[in-house]
Amino acid sequence: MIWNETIECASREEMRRIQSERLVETVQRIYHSVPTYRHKMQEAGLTPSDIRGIDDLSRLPFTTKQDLRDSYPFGMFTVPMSEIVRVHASSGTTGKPTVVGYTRKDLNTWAEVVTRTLVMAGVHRNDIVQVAYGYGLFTGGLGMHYGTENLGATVIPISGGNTQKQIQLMQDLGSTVIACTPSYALHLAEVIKDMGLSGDDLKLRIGIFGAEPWSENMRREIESKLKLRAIDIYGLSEVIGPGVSCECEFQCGMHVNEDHFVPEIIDPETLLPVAPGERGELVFTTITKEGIPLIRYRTRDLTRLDYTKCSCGRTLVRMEKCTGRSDDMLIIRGVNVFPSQIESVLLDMSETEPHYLLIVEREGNLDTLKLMVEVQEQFFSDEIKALEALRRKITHNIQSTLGVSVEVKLVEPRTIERTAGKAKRVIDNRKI
Ligand code: DLL
Repeated sequence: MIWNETIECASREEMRRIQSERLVETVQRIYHSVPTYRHKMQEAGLTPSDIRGIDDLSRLPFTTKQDLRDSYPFGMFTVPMSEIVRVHASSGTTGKPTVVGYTRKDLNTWAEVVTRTLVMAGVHRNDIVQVAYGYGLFTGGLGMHYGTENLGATVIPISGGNTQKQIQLMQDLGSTVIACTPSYALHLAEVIKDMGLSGDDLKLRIGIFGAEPWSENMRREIESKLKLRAIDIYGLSEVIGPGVSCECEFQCGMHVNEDHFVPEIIDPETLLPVAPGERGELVFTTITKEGIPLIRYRTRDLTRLDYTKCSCGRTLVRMEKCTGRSDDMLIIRGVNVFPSQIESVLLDMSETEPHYLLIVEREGNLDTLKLMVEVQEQFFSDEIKALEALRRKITHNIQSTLGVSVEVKLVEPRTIERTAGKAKRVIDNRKI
């Protein structure tokens, strides 16, 4: 089933026509109501009438998280506060949160795009959807919640945490869909096992996992432990929240709801668009939002776009699984390292758990990379020789994949902190 077939299966010409019309209207609106945008466009020598369609998108200046911080809390809102019916905020690692506002129409748009993504994932009205993303300022919980209600499925608004209770309700109420971060899904699998249960004791058939990067290996792990189809969903608060894009049942890239959010890929160094199909930084322009429209917002997420038609029949462009963020990338002695690469190596080995922590320090002028990783119960022996051999094997596998030396420390199962939301994988103690 396709929720909005006219849009989701539109021809490229039709989609570009819709995007052109909406972009022109958005640019007019933001130029006259948001000083930040007006100044940026003036600096670039542009007036709204220069933007005549989607082909002119790349002439517009970029927007960054810094722009939102500088105008904290409401400086980039396009409408008066009387029109704003909800705010959300993303915490980020440093400084003030980023605040986003939604008008009534924005909330309707959000519910519509989340419903589309649920249907892409294979969810239908008979499903019972356990929403274990956090409810609150984070967009995950409420975003998935209203999309599920809009579809007409049953929502269990349990929010994150309280893992044993989650599992009990899953059993008692017969949840068929679970929505949470992929790291929390793995934690659920652990606790399910502790409780003497397995995926077979539950009715879960679909998992809708996002809000943090995860690898194909992690997908396989979750699918086999929880006995469900693990679907990747992407979004960010600044753009709307979850529902910007999502995989369909074919799990071959996430369809972008591009009649609302227009994606581009740029080279993060030169800021120029990359050649079609090349990987780079994802940039979004929102073309229907009222509360806080964004023009060419730099997400820092790295991916690429695929415009070929999908087997599901949708023509919405697909973005590849995000491999990491340009600002997540660690540069260790000149070598670029993404935490996701380490996760993949660990998941390829049967002796380790995908729970790990990377610690970066600077000793003298030299960066050092330490990796704490959990060993599976059955491999955690008292025999020092066996553990040492395992430690050397992991060190070797990581070094040969990443090209950078790493000091591996094996830790007992369950020693690395579990979170109900986004997992924290990196501690960077360098003072640069
Ligand atoms: O994480 C919204 C969301 C909630 C998405 C629930 C999916 C499910 P923020 O807290 O603003 O919003 O964080 C946005 O999280 O720029 C990416 O770096 C990362 N991210 C989100 N989804 C994915 C994903 C929500 N599927 C930031 N894969 C984004 C990789 C993701 N990274």
